[in-house]
Amino acid sequence: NAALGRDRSLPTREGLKRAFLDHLLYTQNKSLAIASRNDLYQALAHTIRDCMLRTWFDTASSYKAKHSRMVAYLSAEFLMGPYLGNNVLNLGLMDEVKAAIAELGLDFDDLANQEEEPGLGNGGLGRLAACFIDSLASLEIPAIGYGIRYEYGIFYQTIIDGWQVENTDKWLRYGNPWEIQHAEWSVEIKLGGRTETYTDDAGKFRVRWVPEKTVAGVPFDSPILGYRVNTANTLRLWRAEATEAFDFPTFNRGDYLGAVSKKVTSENLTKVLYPNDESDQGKELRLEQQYFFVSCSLQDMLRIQINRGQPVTEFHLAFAIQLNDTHPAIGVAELMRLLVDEHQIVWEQAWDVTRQTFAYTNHTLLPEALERWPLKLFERVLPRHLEIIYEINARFLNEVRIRFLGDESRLSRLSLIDESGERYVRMAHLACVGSSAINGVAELHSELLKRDVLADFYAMWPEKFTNVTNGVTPRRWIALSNPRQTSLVSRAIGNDWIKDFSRIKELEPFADDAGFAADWQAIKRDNKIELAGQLLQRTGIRVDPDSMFDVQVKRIHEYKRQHLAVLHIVALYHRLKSDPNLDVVPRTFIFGGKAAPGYHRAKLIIKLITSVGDVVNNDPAVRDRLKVVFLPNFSVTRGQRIYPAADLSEQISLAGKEASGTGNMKFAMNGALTIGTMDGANVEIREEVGADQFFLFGLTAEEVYALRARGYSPSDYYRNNAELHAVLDLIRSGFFSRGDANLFAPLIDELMHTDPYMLLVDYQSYVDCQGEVDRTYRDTQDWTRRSILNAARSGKFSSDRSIRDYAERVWKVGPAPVSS
Ligand code: 26Y
Repeated sequence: NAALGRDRSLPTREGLKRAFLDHLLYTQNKSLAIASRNDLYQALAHTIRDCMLRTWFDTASSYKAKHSRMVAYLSAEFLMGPYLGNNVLNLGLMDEVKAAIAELGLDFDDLANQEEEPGLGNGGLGRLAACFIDSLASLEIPAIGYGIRYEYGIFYQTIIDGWQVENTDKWLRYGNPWEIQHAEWSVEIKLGGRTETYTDDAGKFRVRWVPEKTVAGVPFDSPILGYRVNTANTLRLWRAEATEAFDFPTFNRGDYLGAVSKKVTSENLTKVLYPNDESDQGKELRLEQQYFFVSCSLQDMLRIQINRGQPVTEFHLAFAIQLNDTHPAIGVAELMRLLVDEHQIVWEQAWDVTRQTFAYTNHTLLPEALERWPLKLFERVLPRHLEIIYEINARFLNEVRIRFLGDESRLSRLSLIDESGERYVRMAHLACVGSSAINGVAELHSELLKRDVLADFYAMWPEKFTNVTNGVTPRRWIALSNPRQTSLVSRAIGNDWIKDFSRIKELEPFADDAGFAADWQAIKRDNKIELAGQLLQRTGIRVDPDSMFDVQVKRIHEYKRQHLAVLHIVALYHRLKSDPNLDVVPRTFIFGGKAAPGYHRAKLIIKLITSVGDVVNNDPAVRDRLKVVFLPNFSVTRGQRIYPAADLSEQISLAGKEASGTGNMKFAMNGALTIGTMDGANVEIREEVGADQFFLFGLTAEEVYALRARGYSPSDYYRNNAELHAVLDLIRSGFFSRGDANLFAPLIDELMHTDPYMLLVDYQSYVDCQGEVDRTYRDTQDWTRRSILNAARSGKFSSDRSIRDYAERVWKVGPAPVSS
């Protein structure tokens, strides 16, 4: 009944209240009088979900009818953040929903805060996938996101005695109203075992994979609604379950319980997200996870293709598959297996289809993050794929041999198999060979890829290489997180900027409008007061909203140099101790981020931050002019409160290490000024906002290489810089660790002896630059002007722009609007 459907999709205020109370009774079986806050959240979530289902259904029908070419974004991580607020925003119902909930005597934000965010990612790469999936829908591009429905997402971080403690993230505890399970589209996945050859009916020589075990992949779909459009794409996440015939031999022996216990093992596959980023541990279960979701997704796409009555040899015309790093790169071998072994396509044709289907995004230059699988392990899990990779490699190396006659070392550098010691499969090489496009995530990163990590592939196929600078969605990261700034901006320039973010530049003239600037400043202050409340509640530390909020939130990693910020804090503290009447700009240093559980050095950096905080925050000599806060469990939810309240954004990685960064963009859009190095997207942010609006320090990537080549001796810097000397000595002495001179010794010793991330080189430049920050901050009007300019000139950093770049240059797809 169409009339009814419209009614649920576009309810009036009365309709919303009615639907909410209905769901409270019929979904949660509660009344307002006895409902828990979770009941109320669930009822509201279901009410909003109902508003999206017709659009979702219409979108799928439209794509099917039009045979639209679809983008399939394959990612082991999707760090979506809470859905409720974003869906209400994209529906255009924010005011109505808030009013309806208020009329029931409830508070929308209070209910929205009940949502457990799906933390199905580690950091930048997972959040990028989420921003991209939002932009794809908002630009009405047919797309599907494929990933893993981890039962436990990224661990929940608490801080005990200054140390990180990990707790499991039971995000599904109260159910997930945003997903629909589709058992009817389950697929079967093989693992382990061996291969055998046979001759088919036509007398052809073929290979068959005889697996050791099979698991079922069950899809769970969530609607991804675009902003104010009639398009809702799908995020399809796979859960592993035991197959029907989960262990037939055991079962037949009459060992029913033994067979059921094996069921548990299958379901371990999608149990937990690996919490390491940028450091590959080579765990067998992780390879199984990767293969599992990639095979599920490819089988799903082939089902859709066949369903549409199209030949599998035209697969590349129906799908453009983007590999989010190498985590899904096994897809290249898997598509070959499906086409050659299961659909009997000849190798050459299958290879053409495969190469035209895939494109690969690289997200890192760190050698320890490049995925390689020990050959033995790989063969144990994926025996057929190893054979296929050997075949791909043989044909590829033959091509290289002809192009670069006699160049043996090039062959071993390019090979898909690393044979320099223990043998490995190189996943980045598989991705490069199997893709028609290869990109980095910021200009500098893409240049360094061509020069360094992927130089040999660039020499082979320069035409495959391109850059697509990252972006973030202005819907979640401004309109939803910073409603005050949003309404001020919309009053000034209208609200088209939310859809077409290049129009944010129309804000530029307002930088010199005194009235606007005063409002802008007042909003920043309100946002800081709100964050201060959160900080007090979560850490017990009271901070002054009139102090400068200096923020560094991101994964804790040595290359990101959180400890460089600590050296600066200790230097300021040291100055204040020597001269208690020193005129300093009051600052609140806010840190947040998770350390990989096995990364001891990163955990020690957290302990250093909290230890310095304990001393500085409680020393009467400081007179509250410096505060150091570590906000536990940084997440999308926490980020939404933090970016809008920041004055200063710390982007201080060693040049050449951070592929792009995306937090840097969220800060700039929300009017923070950046202190940063010439690394990743910082370079482009500075170019856009103007050098005057950006506090630059440190070596360039070129200078880093040159210095490393010359030979770098950190102890020279220690000896020649009195303040740095004093700072390092103070930390090493045990001053911040109750006299324990051992605690931070490993950290300080490393800085003094090897300092792989060159903190001591950049130290003085950083501290001087922070002095410049202080001087600028003292002139409130000038700071505010620069803050407005940062936001006004951040138009490039919308993920809509990134997605348009991919659509034009990589996927060759356009919008396919769904009529309403
Ligand atoms: C191999 C496995 C251990 C692994 C797992 C997760 C390796 C890497 C990762 C995650 C990497 C990541 O988040 N990279 C970040 O991607 C962002 C989006 O492109 C970049 O902005 C950021 O610079 C980069 O560090």
